[in-house]
Amino acid sequence: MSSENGQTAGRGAADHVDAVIVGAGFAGLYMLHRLRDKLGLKAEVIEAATGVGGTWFWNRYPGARCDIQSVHYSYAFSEELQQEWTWSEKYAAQPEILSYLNFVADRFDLRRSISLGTRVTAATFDEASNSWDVETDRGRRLRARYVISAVGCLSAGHVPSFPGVEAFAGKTYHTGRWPVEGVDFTGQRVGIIGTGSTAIQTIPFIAQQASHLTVFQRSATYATPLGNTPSDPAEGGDGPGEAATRLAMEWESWAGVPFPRIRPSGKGVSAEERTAWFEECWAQGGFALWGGSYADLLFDPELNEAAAEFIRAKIKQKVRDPAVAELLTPRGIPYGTKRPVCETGFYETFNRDNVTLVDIKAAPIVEITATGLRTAAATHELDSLIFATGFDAFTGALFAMNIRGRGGKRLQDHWGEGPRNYLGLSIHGFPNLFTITGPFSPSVLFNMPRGIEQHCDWIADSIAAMERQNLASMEATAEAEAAWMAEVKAIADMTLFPTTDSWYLGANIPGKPRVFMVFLAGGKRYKEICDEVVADNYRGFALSPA
Ligand code: FAD
Ligand code: N01
Repeated sequence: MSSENGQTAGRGAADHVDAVIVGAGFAGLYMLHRLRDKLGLKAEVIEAATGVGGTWFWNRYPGARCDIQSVHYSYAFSEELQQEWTWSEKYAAQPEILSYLNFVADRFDLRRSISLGTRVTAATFDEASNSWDVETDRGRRLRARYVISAVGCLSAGHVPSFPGVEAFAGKTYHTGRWPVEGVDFTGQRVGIIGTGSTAIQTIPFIAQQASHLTVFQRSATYATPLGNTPSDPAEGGDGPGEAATRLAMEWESWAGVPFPRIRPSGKGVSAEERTAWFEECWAQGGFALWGGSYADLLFDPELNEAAAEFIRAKIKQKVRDPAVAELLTPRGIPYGTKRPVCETGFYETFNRDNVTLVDIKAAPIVEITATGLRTAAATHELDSLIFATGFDAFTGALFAMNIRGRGGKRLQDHWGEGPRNYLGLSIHGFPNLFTITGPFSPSVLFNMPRGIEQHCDWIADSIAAMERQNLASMEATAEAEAAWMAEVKAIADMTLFPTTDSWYLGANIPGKPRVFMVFLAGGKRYKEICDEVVADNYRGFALSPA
């Protein structure tokens, strides 16, 4: 129970701040800069990791890199920053992105307001004072008017509960918690579970080091070539004076990554013409086939199947053993309805003598033993086992924070039948809590730094408006939430996305309610809606005077 001066009976005194920001990745760093340096608020970031960088601090597995060109996958809020930083590759690798985020932390003097190695373990709204009590695993307490979640959509790692895992005598790793000091697999028999984006990036590297690599695959993935190269200044985008054009092109594109040559429709186009265009997009690399070929690729099943067939033929060409090629070939799910995956040498890795692909859909994992892994068909002896099994996306890290809103209601209980909110930003019953890239915003289906900046700007502007108007609290109304949920669902249902089991729907986590959690009408439309809400005096929000 809290008292008026912010002390909690029976516990230590709280530090008073205006805003607590949880997380120091792309989102938390920029949010801090906006609130502290532009609004003059007392803001503090709490970060569980021992360094800044979020995703790029934790995901240090060999081969980790972004798959949106670095000129786009970086901040745009500061032209000076843009000019002071040069990317060495078209798609930067994890160490370079981590260096960049550390550079940003120093460049804007952010570190003095960041508590590292500290996890938020509870955040409780105090209705009497319209503020939040935040507790950490270091026994620290903070009292804040605002809590801003910058915990990331993909920061809570998921390790499936295979029987016997604790008996395994070797070492186990989750790719999203890769040891800072790295891992040397030389001479080892290594197993990896998963063939999603992460596994597809790391498998070629682990295969070069391990004496043998066994890949346990449940579902085959459509992967297209990344086409990474050293940065080419001639390609442009981040030179002096280019920022405005680059930004405009990003916002014009559905996913925040410019594909100016995208064709409006593949309907009625001859098979020859389609294939020729797919071929060009394939050669372009990155997301070009998915996001830059035809605008109706993710709506039209027949066109989508043509793209899927195109990729299947490529896999057949790359993998020598026809049985292995067939196993690596996705069937029965539309292309691009799971997060598109880019690869460099993934398929060719299965031509190596020291790599085995194991079908765990046909013969599922039965148990992990002291010396390896047993499937329904065979036993595999292993020295190390890597879980490339993904994340409890969107809600995992939010729930782990133990958020309690009005009436002491836990977010987990409030969202027992699935998450719901307004604009992905605000939750009814949880005033003055803002969620950067929360579920039902464009988040993971938009260039994330760009979406993050838009969210941080919107939140900072809203807090500034609250301070100016001396408002005590701001929260989504139940009606606005219901209407937003209906809108997000209606848009998703027009596409092929909800037809596929994916982490966008929570389908990767046993028992998780099945709700499609991304706003699919694109970042530009989303930003317009956010701006209209403000212009309409915060339509859909309950604003309470102090
Ligand atoms: P994060 O970077 O996830 O940071 C969240 C931080 O919050 C973490 O450091 C975490 O430790 C901290 N945290 C969480 N809970 C707590 C707590 N209770 N207390 C204290 N701290 C807490 N997106 C793209 O658009 N393009 C890409 O190319 C791309 N590549 C990716 C590659 C990988 C391997 C992964 C996993 C994701 C990738 N993403 C990509 C998505 C990526 O997550 C975002 O682009 C972006 O980095 C997210 O930044 P963020 O600050 O929102 O969250
Ligand atoms: O995770 P995933 P990820 N038994 O969920 C398998 C971003 N990212 O870490 O498909 C057996 O995609 C699962 O199998 P299935 C990006 O947004 C970006 O790879 O569920 N297998 C799948 O093969 C991405 O989408 C980059 O049948 C199990 C794999 O594990 C997101 O992060 C790089 C299983 C998980 O794949 C997550 O990617 C890396 C079980 N019980 C990540 N549970 C870039 O390049 C799961 N699997 C930018």
